[in-house]
Amino acid sequence: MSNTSTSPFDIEAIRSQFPVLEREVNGRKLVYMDNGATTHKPKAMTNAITSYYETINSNVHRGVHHLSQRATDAFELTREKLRAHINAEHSYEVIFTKGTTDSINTVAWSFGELVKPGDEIIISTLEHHSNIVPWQMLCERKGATLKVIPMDDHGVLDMEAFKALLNEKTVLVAFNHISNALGTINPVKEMTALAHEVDAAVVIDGAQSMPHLNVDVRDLDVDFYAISAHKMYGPTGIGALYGKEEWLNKLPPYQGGGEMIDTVTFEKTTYAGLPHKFEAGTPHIEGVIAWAASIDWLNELGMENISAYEQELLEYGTEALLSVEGLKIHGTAPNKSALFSFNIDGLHHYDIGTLLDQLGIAVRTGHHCTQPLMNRMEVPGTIRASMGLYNTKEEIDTLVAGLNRVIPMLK
Ligand code: 7TS
Repeated sequence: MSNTSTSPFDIEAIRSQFPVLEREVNGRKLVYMDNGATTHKPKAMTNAITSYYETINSNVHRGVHHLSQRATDAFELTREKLRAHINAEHSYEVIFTKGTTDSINTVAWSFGELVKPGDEIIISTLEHHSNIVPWQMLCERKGATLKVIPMDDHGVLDMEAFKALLNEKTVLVAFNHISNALGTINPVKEMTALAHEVDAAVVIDGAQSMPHLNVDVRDLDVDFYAISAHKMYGPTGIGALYGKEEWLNKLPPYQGGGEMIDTVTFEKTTYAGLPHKFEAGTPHIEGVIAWAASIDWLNELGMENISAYEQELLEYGTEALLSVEGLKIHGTAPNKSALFSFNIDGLHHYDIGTLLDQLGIAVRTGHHCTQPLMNRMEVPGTIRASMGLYNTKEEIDTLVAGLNRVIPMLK
């Protein structure tokens, strides 16, 4: 197979910005293929964290003093950069949260206040637990019903079944943009249009799409979009919830506390406007500020270039992995991200993962927080190699060589 790339960016220059990629694990150069769990961080981002603490550390939105104003400006600049990155109309439609899980729970609790007994919520077979459990909890609280869009054996959602599930009782539809376990890219725009025909709100779990795709929330016309910074080369503990202004204004706040109020008396509290209504308490200030460096860095590379390069990795990797005897790839949707979920005939995923680690190759094994999906595929778990933009075809060769080395050890 060819090792040449038609990528417009210089992969060695990119890798040099990630010191961790130079380290050894178990005496071998690290091959990091667990980007679906979290990505590594470019120096631009980690430098931004240090710079924040060394120059402007302060609480935001409250001080009259210079440092607080500088910190507030930097904090709000990230909101604007994220707005532009996802093409939201207003920066106040971007709410900072702890991450995707927190964003989905925010909607489930706030929107949940409007849900009545008998209402229906639709999710899909492909969901991560964080896009299942909050809706189950809501249905239990409110006497609503949860419905699930089925999928075919390739990991493609069944659109006819989805249409049949939609009706006047459907109040909300939630599904991911990209599946973390199979890599399926879902047709968000088409599904959103169908949901809107019955006036259901649409919540997209964007945890896995933000590092790989150019996301345009206005073109997709989604009502909510949940994001984790740590999966898009940003810091952990910070993320965002995009919400359409009309929805965010309609929903009650999720948490009460400082910063989210307008006036407080012991008798009554009035809430602040957007986005502060949904941001109670001191936020993850350095996380927000440093996230801007990751967003800038991604935009310098260009999301379209990143997608194109990763599609090359997908094509190369699929062919290379299928050369391994007894290997079955789970997730063969025609529209897919660079993620390989697989099993080896007769062997346990965990044993393979453990032996690959001995060779310095980092993959994830198990159910990937998608137990219902694993049940649907009738496997206890998979081995998952999820690519980031710094991965190379040579590393895929190393993975394949690693598999060919460890498989005979287990037979
Ligand atoms: N949704 C999807 C599709 C995900 O992949 C994940 C994390 C989440 C939600 C939760 O994101 P968090 O940042 O709030 O934790 N997925 C994974 C994974 O695939 N391996 O480790 C975490």
